Amino acid sequence: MTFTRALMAGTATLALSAGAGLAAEKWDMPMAYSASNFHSENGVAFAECVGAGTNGEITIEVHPGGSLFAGADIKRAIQTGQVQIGERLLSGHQNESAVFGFDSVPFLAPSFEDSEKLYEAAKPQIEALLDEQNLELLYAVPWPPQGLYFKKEVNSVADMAGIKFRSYNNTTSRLAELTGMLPVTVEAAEISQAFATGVAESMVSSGATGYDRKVWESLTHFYEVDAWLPRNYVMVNQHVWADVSDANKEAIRTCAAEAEARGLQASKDYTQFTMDGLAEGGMTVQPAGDTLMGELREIGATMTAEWLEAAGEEGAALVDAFKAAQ
Ligand code: PCA
Repeated sequence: MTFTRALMAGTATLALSAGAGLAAEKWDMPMAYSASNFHSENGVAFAECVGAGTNGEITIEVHPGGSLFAGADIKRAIQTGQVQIGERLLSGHQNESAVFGFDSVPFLAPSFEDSEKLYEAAKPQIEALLDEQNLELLYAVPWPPQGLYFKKEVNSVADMAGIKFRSYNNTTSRLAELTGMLPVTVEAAEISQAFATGVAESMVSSGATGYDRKVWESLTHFYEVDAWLPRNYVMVNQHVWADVSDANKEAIRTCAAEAEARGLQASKDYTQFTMDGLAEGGMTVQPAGDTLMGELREIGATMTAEWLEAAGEEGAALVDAFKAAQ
């Protein structure tokens, strides 16, 4: 080996060991909703915070719009370590545990204030369930209150008969069944197409999702129902988490707490903003009429009883803790 080569090899080894000392890692973070959605924007801000807070030792690349994994596959991808971190609507996994559906029980916690109290009551159980699944909860942010979208005027449940209804979890499918509609599960990223092609003609969702997906191109009416405020959860694989240094864990927890507060505020701000956007797009936006609301409340009572039955003692304890905090 010539002197120069030996020097170069030595320099390369030094550079490598300096890199290893920093232990720089990149995490992929799949998210199911469009890049312009407030959850996704919040995720990007969280990722930037983590990069800065860990001095670049952990950088997070956000993949919005279901581009890396579709919503339904994100949780499993994190559990199995295909990705390190990701965001998922946990109520989409009620097949695994009915408790995951606590945030989609109709009219249980229909305001932001109640939704926060319900979440606080549910959090220990949710964290324990996620722990069994190799998942560490970092933060959770509610969607704005859920209302009903149609392509015609609807004043009663009878008006819904036979409508093809896009669902996003068990609760929404059940709502379709109990209102005489035909449920079809479609990811948010796919709904513009589903409405344009007639695969679906209706849904329950926030003004935010209708606005993000420009549903005024296919639909005509949004009825404010304030049925529930489901949550997105950002979770990290526990094996990955275990390898994070204490200092970086603290930095990430700080970023997560900030993201949770910022996301909640964005969700509140987005509620009226997006309903105005739907109206500007040409839709009729108004509270559901008294007849419809009365019928929906009856259906909600049925669904609440069904959920309590499925969620057993854990569900009852969670609701009791929530009621005690009200
Ligand atoms: N938007 C998501 C879930 C709840 C919401 O407001 C969706 O429609 O898929």
